Amino acid sequence: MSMFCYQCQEAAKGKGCEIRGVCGKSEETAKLQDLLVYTVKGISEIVTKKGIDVNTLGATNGEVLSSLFMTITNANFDDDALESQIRKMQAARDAILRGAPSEGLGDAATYKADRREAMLEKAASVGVKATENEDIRSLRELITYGVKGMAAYAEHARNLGKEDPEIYAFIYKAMAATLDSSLTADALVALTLETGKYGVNVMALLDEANTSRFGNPEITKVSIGVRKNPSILISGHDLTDLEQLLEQTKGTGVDVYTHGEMLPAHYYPAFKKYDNFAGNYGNSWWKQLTEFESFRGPILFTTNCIVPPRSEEVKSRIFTTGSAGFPGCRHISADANGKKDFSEVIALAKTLPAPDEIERGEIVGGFAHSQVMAVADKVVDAVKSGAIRKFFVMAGCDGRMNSREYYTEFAEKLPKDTVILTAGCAKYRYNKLNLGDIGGIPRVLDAGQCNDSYSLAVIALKLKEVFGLDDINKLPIAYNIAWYEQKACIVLLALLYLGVKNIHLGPTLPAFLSPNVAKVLVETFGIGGIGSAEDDIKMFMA
Ligand code: FSO
Ligand code: SF4
Repeated sequence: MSMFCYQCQEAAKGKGCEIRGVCGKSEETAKLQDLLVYTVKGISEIVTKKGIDVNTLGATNGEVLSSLFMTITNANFDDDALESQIRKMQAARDAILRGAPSEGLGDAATYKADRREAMLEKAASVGVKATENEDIRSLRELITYGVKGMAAYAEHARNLGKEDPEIYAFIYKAMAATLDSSLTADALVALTLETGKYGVNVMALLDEANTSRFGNPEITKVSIGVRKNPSILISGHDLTDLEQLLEQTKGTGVDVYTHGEMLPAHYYPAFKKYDNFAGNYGNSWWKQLTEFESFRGPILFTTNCIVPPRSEEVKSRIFTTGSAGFPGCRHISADANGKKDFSEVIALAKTLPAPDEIERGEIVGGFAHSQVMAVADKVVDAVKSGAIRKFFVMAGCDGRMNSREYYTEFAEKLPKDTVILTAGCAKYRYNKLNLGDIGGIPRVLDAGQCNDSYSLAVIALKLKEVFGLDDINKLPIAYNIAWYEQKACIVLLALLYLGVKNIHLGPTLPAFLSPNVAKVLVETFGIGGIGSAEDDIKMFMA
């Protein structure tokens, strides 16, 4: 059987990629990722069935997070890295089981495949299609994708020394449940909602990890132009990687620019002390094909979204770290203390020219919960006086499809007495438009990365309290969210868990939702798709 993957918004023909991923993932990569997920499920089954305390698992907890992160869309295309991770996880699995009887455990907990061919052969029978009932398959995958997103956020928190054993325990429980054929569709729906609960917890954990180490994001103007020094571009989401890169480039004459989802790093007080932290270069992830060419210097990927480079020249400048990987690109691993040595990246930067200018000016961001709360009076007054009629949460992801122009048009056509609350790479569809402000409050408030959607939820809960409402849905807030990959799934499940209703999701609904599962989401939560910008604005404002 060839590959089958439908985990992201760009799934071929809105159904699934079967020959090669639209993302560039090959059949072999897809299969190795399937087997890696299957092996994590096997470990989860052992942990759950044998009642093992996650606190005794040590490094395995972190390896489970990395394994899941490696299978997120656009994170890791390196078959050698995937193969060695599968081997590592089989060994971890066997070590956990050592001495204990294997009765009652399924194939995922016991299979063996130590060579690439054996792995590929095994993978052919353990992928998405291994579950025949389309509703059970849909729910199992929805949970799995939510857990992948959870693992990504938990990995960033772990890198900052923050962990929550309850989140690990839930990951094992949920992944084991996806193998349990005794669970009914109703039980899986309940588990989907529970996934959202832990989604809130993991985003709170990461928020705490980031803010306790780097300070609370504050309103910041970020330069989008260039200077004349040799430079490194850092992409992805991991702030510890950025911190280490800034420490190591300090005083070297090499500047550091952010790309894509790393832009919000500029809002944290801790990074403002670095004179060489020069600004943001370019736009969201999919624009990297042209923007990396003109950047000229080395690029460091700390996470997704990687687009396979078009030329060997660009490829020779790409480095990966953490769970990211691309064949032929140098990978920088952490030592036992989490330290990374970026000297090779810095040395390469010194031999290369400064970036070509593609834009000039500044953009403003840093409206995470603490900053918004600091001006809460102003916001509340603006709502009470009618100066702000409605907020639009437009968090989520950007993507290549032309249909995403909808979001630019939507932002442009929104009435002038509305404010956009954003987080994630979705913002690049409208963060450079001149949408003005309302009495000094900008009409686009950027809270940060996709995980900072948590900030938007905190703001909504706070406003509910300030206005003395008994239901979050009575606030003048509408949700028009753009999704792309699995981190958006955990953000969505977290919002549903918090009781947010009538979320509109676009540009298309997930291919992995079967008609029956989609019906449950529509009937229980009022989830909807999108239409034309004009019609949708009318609908939202009514
Ligand atoms: Fe975007 Fe990519 Fe942050 Fe995602 S860069 S699409 S949802 O990885 O994680 O928002
Ligand atoms: Fe296709 Fe998305 Fe899967 Fe890539 S991640 S193979 S684009 S569904």
